[in-house]
Amino acid sequence: TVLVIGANGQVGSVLTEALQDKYGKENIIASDLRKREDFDGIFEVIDATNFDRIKEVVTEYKVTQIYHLAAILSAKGEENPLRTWDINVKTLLNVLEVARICNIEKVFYPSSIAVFGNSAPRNNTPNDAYLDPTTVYGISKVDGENWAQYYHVKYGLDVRSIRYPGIIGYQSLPGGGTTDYAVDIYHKAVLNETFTCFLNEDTALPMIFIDDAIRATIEIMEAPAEHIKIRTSYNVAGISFSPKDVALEISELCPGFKIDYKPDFRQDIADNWPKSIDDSEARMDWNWKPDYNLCSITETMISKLKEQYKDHLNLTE
Ligand code: VAH
Repeated sequence: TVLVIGANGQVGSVLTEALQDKYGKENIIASDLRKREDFDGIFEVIDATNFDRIKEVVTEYKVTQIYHLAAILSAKGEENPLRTWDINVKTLLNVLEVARICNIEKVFYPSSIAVFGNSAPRNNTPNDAYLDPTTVYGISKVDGENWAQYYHVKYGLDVRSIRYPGIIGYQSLPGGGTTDYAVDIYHKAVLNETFTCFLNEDTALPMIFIDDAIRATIEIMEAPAEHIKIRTSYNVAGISFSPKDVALEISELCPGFKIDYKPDFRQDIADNWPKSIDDSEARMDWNWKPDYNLCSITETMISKLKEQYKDHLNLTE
């Protein structure tokens, strides 16, 4: 069985469904701090800062794989740095220790482009760039990558990791990220509301569509162990774009779309992140390649969100 920790999150919620489709609902244990009432499947409440609770669920369900998707993201994380550090690191160490003690076959650990800082080239940032992250979230992810590699080298634990770019999905509103503008913008466009962007118009960032991110996650986990050459974390890229690029793309489908720009503290975070990512190692080692570009992302986001808001839109039209 597969345990998903953080199953209510932006990635966790979609990944859980994809895993249920692939391996059967009876083999997926979803978990998070609070039970999701409308959840169709096996759900256990787990606070991942509690080692015993994770071990209890792993033992009870004979878990063989763990996907650890619980963390406090970049922007939210800056509100309380030491708490962010404590939660992001303690939860990962609990997962790695339970995995070691219970002989878990495979662990997935999500890292992020937030691990890069001013020392990394801004464009086509290489996998082995020097990491000097500027957010606590980024620091905790660099730390997590090194712990993942340590548990692989010292204990032979099969931990695999991807540095997610900003993830764009229609299934949930993300919480606390610096790239979240790229999700909110589509909701505002579909609701015919002006979008106020918290980054300035030419801030290009590496992004990936949710379906590509989920596929990358499952593909790296299903690759033969000998293909996984990097045990800290793999760069993975979808596409890079700026608020201006995505606003232009949206205007093609939503002619009256309006945007204005009010950069806030998240501009400083974004200014220290790469504009684009070199993911050639992922392509070489486990055949990674993205399917979605900005045009197909926009088409999919707009049509899915129109579907979600159809009752609301009929009421207002
Ligand atoms: C964040 N969406 O903004 C996350 C992610 C690369 C961005 O780490 O914090």
